[in-house]
Amino acid sequence: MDEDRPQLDALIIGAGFAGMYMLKTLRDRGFRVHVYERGGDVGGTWYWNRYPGARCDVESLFYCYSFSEELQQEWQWTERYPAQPEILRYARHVADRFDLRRDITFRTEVRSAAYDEARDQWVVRTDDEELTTRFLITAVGCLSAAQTPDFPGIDDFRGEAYHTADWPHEGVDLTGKRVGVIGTGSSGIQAIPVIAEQAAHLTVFQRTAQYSVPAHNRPLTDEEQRQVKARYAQLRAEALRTQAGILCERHEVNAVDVPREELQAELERRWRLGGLTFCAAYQDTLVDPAANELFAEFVRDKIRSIVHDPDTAELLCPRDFPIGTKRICVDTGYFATYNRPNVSLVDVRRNPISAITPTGLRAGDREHELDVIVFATGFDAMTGPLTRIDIRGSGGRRLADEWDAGPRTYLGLACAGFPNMFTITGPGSPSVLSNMIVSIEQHVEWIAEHLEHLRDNGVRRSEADPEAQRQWSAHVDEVAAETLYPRAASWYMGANVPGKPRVFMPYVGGVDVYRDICDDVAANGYRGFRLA
Ligand code: N01
Repeated sequence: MDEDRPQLDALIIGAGFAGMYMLKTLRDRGFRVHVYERGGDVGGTWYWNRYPGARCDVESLFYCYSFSEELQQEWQWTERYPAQPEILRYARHVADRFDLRRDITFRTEVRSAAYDEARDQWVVRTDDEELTTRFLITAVGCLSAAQTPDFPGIDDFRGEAYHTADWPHEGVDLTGKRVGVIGTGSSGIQAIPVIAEQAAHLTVFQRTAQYSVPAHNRPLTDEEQRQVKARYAQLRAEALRTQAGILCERHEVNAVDVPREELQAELERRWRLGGLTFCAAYQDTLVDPAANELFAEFVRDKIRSIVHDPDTAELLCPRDFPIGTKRICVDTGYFATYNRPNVSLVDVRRNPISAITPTGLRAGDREHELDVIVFATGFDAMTGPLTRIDIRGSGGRRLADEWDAGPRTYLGLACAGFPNMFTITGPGSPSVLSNMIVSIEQHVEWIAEHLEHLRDNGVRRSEADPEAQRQWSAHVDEVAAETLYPRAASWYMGANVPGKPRVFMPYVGGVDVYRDICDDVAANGYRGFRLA
C-alpha cells in the first residue's frame, strides 16, 4: 500500500446544507469523500433547533438549493417562511434523492484533525476512528456551538432546563408550567409567543431589547409557487447580484433625503410586507446614524402602539445599538405577547441574573420560581464550531491559538498554516449576512473546482499565503468600519461570549462583490494560494 495515499480525498465535517452539497459535488466529480456528522441525521441547524416557533427568516422558495432544476421544481413549500419541521423534511428529501447517507457517518463527532506535513494529508480522529484524508473541509455551520452562560448554581436547578439549540426531539410539554425564557434574540423572539400560549406563566428575562419586524407568515398558494418556479433561474440569478443574496426592493437613494411623509409611508408599506429586508429599503440605513435612527424610531413607535402597558413598551424599545447591526428579528405576534396576563418581562440589565437556584433564578433582589428554564442565549458564533475541534496545522499550530485575537482567513475559505483545509462559510466570508444557502452553494462550487484544479495539475498541497490572508483580513475590517455594524455588542463581533475578542467576523462587502473576487482569484491561477 502507498502510505502517502490517504484513505480519502476529502473528509467533510458536518451534514447540514453545506456538507450535503459538498458531498454530492465532490462525489459527482469522482473524489473519494466521506462525511462525519454529530447529529443523528442530516439538516444541521434544522436538526438541532427544534424549539417552539422555530422558523427560517428567509422565504421558503429561496431558502433551498438551486443546483438542481428538478429538485427546485418538484419540492412544494407550504408557507411563506418555512418552519423547522418542513426544512428538516426538505433536507431529508435531498439526502434520499441524491443517495447521500451512504457516505455519511452519523452520531460521530470529530475531536481532532492534525496535518501531517511529510505526507501532505490530514489525520482526523473521532472517539472511535482515525482516518487520513488529503483535504479537510469544514461544513460545521456558523451558529452550531450553543452558548449557555455560566450562571452560578446552574447545575442545582431541580426543574427542566433546555437550550433552544438543543431542544428535545420528542418536544416539551409546557402546559401548566411556570416557564422562564432567558434571551430575546431571534430564537427567543420566535419561541416566546408560542411558549406563552402553553405555559401557566411565562417570565421573559431581557438584557437587550431587540428590533423585530412582523413575518406576516401565511400559506403559499399554488399560483405563487408556479409563478416563481416558472422564472426560478432568472430570479436566482438576480438574487446573486444583490448584497445579501436575497431579492428585495431597494431605493437607490438615501433615507435622509426622502421627504418625511414619503419615508413614513414607505416604512409603513414595508412593515405591512414584513420580513428581513426591512432595513434594505434605502442605501444609507446601515452607514448613516441619522438614517438608521429614522428606521429605529419607526419600529419603537410600532412597539408603543402594540404593547398596552407603557412601561413594558418602553422596556421593549431597543436603544442600545443601531437597527440592523444585530441580526434583525422576524416575528409572529412577539410584542403583542406582552399584553397577555400570563406574561411578564424582567429587565436583567438593571437586575442581573446572579444565580440559578434549585427552584428558579435570582435577578436583582428577586427570586423567580420556575419549573422550566429556556436558554435562548445564542451561540459562540462563527469561530466556536471550529475552535472546539482540536485542529492543528503545519508545525502543530492550533487553530484556536492562531485565532486568539480574532479569526484570520483568506476569503473565509482557507487559513495560512493550515494547508488543504477549506472552511465553508468561514469567518471572513459573507455567510451570516446573506441567505446562507446562496453562500453555501458558492463556496461548495468554488472549493470543488479548486480541488479539481489541484487534481488535474498534480498539486498535493494548497495553502493560503500569509500576506494574502493579511490583506484580506484588513479588507474585511476596513469595509466593516465603513458601516454601523461594529457599534453593536453583537455575536457578529464576538461580544456575546465573555472573553472573546471583538472582531467583526463576517465580510460585509456583499455576496455579489465577494463572488466576483473569488472568481477572479480562481481565474488568476488561485492568486493568494501557494500550490505545491
Ligand atoms: O441568539 P442571540 P439567538 N444574561 O445571540 C441574551 C440565527 N437565528 O439564538 O443581546 C442575560 O441573537 C442576549 O442578550 P444580549 C440568527 O442569525 C435565525 O436568538 O447579549 N441574557 C440575547 O438577547 C440569529 O441572530 C432564526 O444582551 C443573555 C440572547 O440571549 C442567531 O441565530 C432563528 C445572557 C441571545 O440572542 C442567534 O440567535 C433563530 C446572559 N448572561 C436564530 N447571555 C431565524 O431564521 C445571552 N443573553 C428566524
